[in-house]
Amino acid sequence: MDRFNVAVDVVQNAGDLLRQCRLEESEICQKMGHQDLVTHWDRRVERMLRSAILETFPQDSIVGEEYPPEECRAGAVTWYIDPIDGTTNFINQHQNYAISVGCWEGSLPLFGLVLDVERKTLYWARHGGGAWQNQTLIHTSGRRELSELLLTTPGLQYTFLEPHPYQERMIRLSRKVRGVRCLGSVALELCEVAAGRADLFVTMRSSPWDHNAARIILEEAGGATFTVDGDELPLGQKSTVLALNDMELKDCILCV
Ligand code: 2AM
Ligand code: CA
Repeated sequence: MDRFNVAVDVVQNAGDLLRQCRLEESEICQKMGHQDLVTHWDRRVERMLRSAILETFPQDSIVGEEYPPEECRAGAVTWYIDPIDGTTNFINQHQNYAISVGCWEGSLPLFGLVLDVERKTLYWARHGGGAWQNQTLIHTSGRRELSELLLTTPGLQYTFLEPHPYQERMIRLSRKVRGVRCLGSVALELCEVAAGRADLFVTMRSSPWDHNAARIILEEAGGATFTVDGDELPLGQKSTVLALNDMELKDCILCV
């Protein structure tokens, strides 16, 4: 089996597990505070993904949210995995959360998978093969007028309410677009842009496991990703993220 097929299999199996699970209060823990949570299921699914990957590809590196990176491996391939993207949604809604798996060879994207677990919707892309929502080819929207754009962002407080160097710019942007939506999952929101249901995405805080799968899908769908400064999005570090339905929008958004 190639890496893509191994990934699809384990992601679908993990999705089956999460759809059936019943989350107990005692399985929820705080990481940095009451707005940064992890559950027994995040850890269990990450272990499941790691062991399926390493069983077939023991040389590959894995960067995941819940466990430290393993010692440096010989292979050039790195997997960025988030067992549950949108843990707060998983806990409170039992929907709007995703399993995210992105596979890169050095700086070359190989494929990205984002499973919207409760909707049983798999967003996927292989480098050069277009972007897909289950069996349907997807593309970003053709909207280019600022006043017609829908902006999505995972956390209203971090984007608009708390002080940060981009706060004024973000507030100006929110007034110029058609509307702002907040789903609570970086990976699913990037897929919303990929599928043309949103046009723009911003977050002030994202980690490699949050965005490195969905950015492949978005780029294959015609979109583009940057930091909020318009620089190249790093692969291996935490970063702000600005995602667009088309590269053409970049100057207009950076000048707001
Ligand atoms: P997570 O669910 O994997 O933690 C909404 O909070 C979105 O921002 C989610 O995709 C969440 O990922 C991500 N996020 C990134 N950094 C976060 C943090 N420090 N605390 C909470 N969510 C974070
Ligand atoms: Ca997570």
